[in-house]
This record gives sequence, C-alpha cells and structure tokens, in this order.
Amino acid sequence: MIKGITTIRHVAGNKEFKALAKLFDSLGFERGTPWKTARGQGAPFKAPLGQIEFVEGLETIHADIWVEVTDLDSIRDLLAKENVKASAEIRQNAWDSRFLVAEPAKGSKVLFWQKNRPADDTTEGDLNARGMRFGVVVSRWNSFITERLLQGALDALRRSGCREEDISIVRVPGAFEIPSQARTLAQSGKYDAIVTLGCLIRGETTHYEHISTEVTRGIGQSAQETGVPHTYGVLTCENLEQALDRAGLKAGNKGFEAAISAVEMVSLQRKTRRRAKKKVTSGKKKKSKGR
Ligand code: DLZ
Repeated sequence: MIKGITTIRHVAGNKEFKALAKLFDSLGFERGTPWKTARGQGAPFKAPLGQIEFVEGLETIHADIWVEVTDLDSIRDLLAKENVKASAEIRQNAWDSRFLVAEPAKGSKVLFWQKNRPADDTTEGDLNARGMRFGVVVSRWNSFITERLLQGALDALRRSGCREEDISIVRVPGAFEIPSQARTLAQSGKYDAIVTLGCLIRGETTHYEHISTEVTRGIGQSAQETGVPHTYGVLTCENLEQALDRAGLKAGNKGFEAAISAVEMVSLQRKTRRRAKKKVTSGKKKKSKGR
C-alpha cells in the first residue's frame, strides 16, 4: 500500500541545509520528524500536495525542487522580505504558467510556479498562516466535543505555519458567551482573525433556537462591525452522535475547517487591501500623467 513519496536532496553543508529549512518554514510547509546522527541530519517537510516527475529531452528544468503556488507575486514579496536571492523578474514559460527561481544558498535552487490566472482575474486567499495572529474562543459547555474542535483548530493553524505564540485561546462558559468575547478580542487589535468554537445540542438545550440564533447573529455582527474576520465553528446539532461526527479529530472536524477558513480570510483580506491600494495609486499616476 503506497503512503507517500519523498524526494531527497543531499545538500552541500550546514549553511545550505539551514537556508533551505528556513525558506520552507517561512513558506508555511509543515515540518516532518527531523533526524540527526553522527553521520548527518535530515529535515523533512510535508507538502499539502506532492508529485514526482521524470523529464526526458531538451526542456530546461532550472531547479530540482518545484513548488506550485497560488500567488507568485506574494512569493516574490516574501523572498524579498526574507532576503532570499531570486530572479528579479517573474518569467512566462511555454506551458501557460509563470515562474521565478530562488537561490536560498549558493547553488541551491528552488523554482516557484503558478498557473496563469483565468481571464477574470479572481482573488483567492492562501493557506499560509506564518506571521498571522489568531484569537480562538471556545466554550466549555459540551467540552467533550468542544475540546476536539479546539484540537482540530490548533492542528489546522500549526499545519499552515502559524507559530504557537501567535495563537491565544480564550475559554467561555457556554456558546451564548462566545460573541461578546469574540468582539472583545477583535476590538483589541491584536488579532488578524477570530475563530469561534462551541457546541449546541438541541435535545439538551432549552431555548435551543433562541440561543443558536443569537450566537450566530452575534458572531456575524462582531465580524462586520469590527472588520476582523471571524469564522464559525459552533456546532448546532440534533444529538450527541451528530456532534461527535462533526468533531472528528481528523476528517470532518469543524474546528479544523473554521481555523483554515480563518487563515484563508486573513490572506484574502490582505490581498484585497493590497490590490485596492495598488489600483488607487496606479489611478493617481494615470491622472497626473494626463495633466
Ligand atoms: C444553558 C445551556 C444549555 C441548556 N445548553 C447549552 C449547550 O448545549 N451548549 C452550550 O454551549 N451552552 C449551553 N448552555 C449554556 C449557555 O450557552 C450559557 O453559557 C448559559 O446560559 C449562561 O449564560
């Protein structure tokens, strides 16, 4: 039974080893289990999607590590911020995509590429949480479920590159208290997004409809009024069995989904703001040229 595939690169020395590991950390790749013996060391990185490709013929390959990305311009910005040497221009190739080559250490090249955008120029968030800060509000009522949601959420944040110190967890008594605490965190200005986690079970909750409506409304209102993205990981279930299904530690964990949506929303918000700013400045330039 196949589990995965690893391509191994033997690097020239500790300097190149560290530079590659630093670059892949800053890109938000998940670390595998590192190893170190008297004979050497290894730093595995897990990719959300991987493939191995054999190439024959005259095609130029440029690098033996290729990373497909959804926003090549952000990668160019990140490389500049991390002081990683890279080709100055993003280049177009013959097979409908663009690429740039980074050289984190001398002779060690990594190629980043992105399929050409569709004509309508859609904007999408990425799942790289490096440098983002999250407030996680979790309710204690039905903690058997909500703690699983929390584990799912933390798993999602760590896997997408968020550092431990950039996550604050706040526990509240029940789902009803989530919105006010979410708003307090959002208003503090310390967080890029708020993840809300709770569990309401109809069979066990008096005024179930009222509470769930109020919680949903309160979280949505806090998001809209503060401008800070909030994501919704509050289960509203008929019974415990349904709640357990939605709090599975791996597949189907709504906490994981809420956290990953938060990462995407922060990235999207940053991109749309950046693009809006660019449009305004290019608009101003055009105007002044016309005079
Ligand atoms: C009171 C109550 C009930 C009956 N059921 C739930 C539930 O299923 N899930 C939940 O998160 N909280 C429940 N609560 C508590 C309320 O959300 C709230 O914490 C209390 O009414 C105190 O304000």
